[in-house]
Amino acid sequence: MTYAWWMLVQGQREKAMDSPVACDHLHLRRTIRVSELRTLSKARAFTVVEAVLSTVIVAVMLVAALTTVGASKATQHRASLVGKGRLLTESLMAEILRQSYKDAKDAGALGCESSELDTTRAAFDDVDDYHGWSSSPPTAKDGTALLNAAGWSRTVTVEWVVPTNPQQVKSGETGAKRVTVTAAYNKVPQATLVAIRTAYR
Ligand SMILES: [Ca+2]
Ligand SMILES: [Ca+2]
Repeated sequence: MTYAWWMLVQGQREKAMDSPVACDHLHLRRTIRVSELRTLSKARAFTVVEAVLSTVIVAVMLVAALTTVGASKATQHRASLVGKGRLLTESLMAEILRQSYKDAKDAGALGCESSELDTTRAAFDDVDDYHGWSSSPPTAKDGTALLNAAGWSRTVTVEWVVPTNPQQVKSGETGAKRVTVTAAYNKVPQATLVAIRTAYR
């Protein structure tokens, strides 16, 4: 009895599976399954694309960051050189401006008097004694080398200028001398300081 009922049920199921409605339902389920697999495949492919794009974006950001850091370091180095150059020009200019405008033995030319020609500027006693002076590395007035000044040099130019127009240079005495001090690092000028010294303070 039970076996007969099972055969009856199985027969009805097979008939049902053979019916057009069942075929359509099965086809629909297969279509949905294939669609799910394609969607999953697309999802995986999109994840790979995302990973590649993320890697590219990170690489670009890393390069940009390193470039920014490099530029910042270069700017800091440049600022440091300029600051050091200013200190070197200011200290030498202060020393020059403390001297007399003119030497008592002045023979009418810019530069050291004959008794002041030496490897140091210890004997310099007037402004134009410094004309054409240069030293590398920079030294104190007595010739002592300055600390942390390796690679640096200082040069001085003294010129007669028109007191009312310091831009105008003259070949003879005018009562005003323009002093230009330049500090260079590895022969590259980093700072220049200009001052006017007149005969009458
Ligand atoms: Ca002198
Ligand atoms: Ca002199």
